[in-house]
Amino acid sequence: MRDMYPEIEPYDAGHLDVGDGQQIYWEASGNPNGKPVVFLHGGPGGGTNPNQRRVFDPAKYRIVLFDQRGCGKSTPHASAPEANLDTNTSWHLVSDMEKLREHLGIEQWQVFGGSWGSSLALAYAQTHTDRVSELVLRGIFTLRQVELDWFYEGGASAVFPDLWEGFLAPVPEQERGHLVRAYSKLLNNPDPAVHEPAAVAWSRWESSTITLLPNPDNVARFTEPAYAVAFARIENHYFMNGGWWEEGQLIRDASKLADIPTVIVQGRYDMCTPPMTAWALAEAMPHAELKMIPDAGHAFDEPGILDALIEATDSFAA
Ligand code: STX
Repeated sequence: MRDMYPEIEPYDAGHLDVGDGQQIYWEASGNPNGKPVVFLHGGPGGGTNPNQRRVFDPAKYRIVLFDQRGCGKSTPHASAPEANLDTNTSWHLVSDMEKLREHLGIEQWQVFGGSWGSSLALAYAQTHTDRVSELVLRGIFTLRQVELDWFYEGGASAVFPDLWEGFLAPVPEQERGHLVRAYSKLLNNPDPAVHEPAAVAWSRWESSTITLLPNPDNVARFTEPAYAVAFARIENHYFMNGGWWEEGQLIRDASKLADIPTVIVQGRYDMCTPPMTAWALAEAMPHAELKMIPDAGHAFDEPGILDALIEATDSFAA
């Protein structure tokens, strides 16, 4: 297994006012004159972390990370009592990316996204095709009903019946027929005694099942209450609204990306975003290289996944 690039600190960072009262945290690290790349984090609502700088050669890349609306160091945080997600949609995020690109004076950038980051990467690239030099996509997720049903309505309970009990626990028996909707009520309840345990249960389910093998540190980080409330609220809000695109739209419109060199990295045992979606996307983008990792789950720092991602970013930097 190859290691990530060394830890680095940003050479520049700030908050960008994107309107609607939203301030987006962004940072740039690596080589200021290098090839621009933007990293799109998961969730939605997951926020960035410093390890995400480390899948790019810092001598060759100008590495841009940002926290999407409502999470990470962006404000207002979706865990706040006054949080309002009306202006937090996929298309707001696509337009925020354009504002950030212009703010940084970047003509074209590589777009790197895993999981929800792959959904956002596809939506952005299908809207602003000329702005994307390459796509590196991992753990493909497009919010189709079949994907949401798999992970949030019981499919994956076939593999994790023990953890599934914890996901069901906050939901009243009579509301278990539609869990995303039941969770929407719980997560939007103003009483922290209601929304906090629900958010923690939601985040525990997701963070316990994204790695091939159990990773208690991951689970501890993602179930910290303020983190979990923002993460669960934002994810649930996006899923309640099907991403604000048509069912199947991101795969249907993948043919628009035929001129963008693309690598798709997918773990065979990814329980959160199973390979069916990466497969459908690869069929819709015959020019893309699909790397199916035989012994990996979902997370970007799973051993085989990391190797394949760095191989892709290295090859595009050359
Ligand atoms: N959500 C998948 C996703 O993007 C459906 C994701 N899952 N866990 C994460 O992201 C974190 C690693 C950010 C917790």
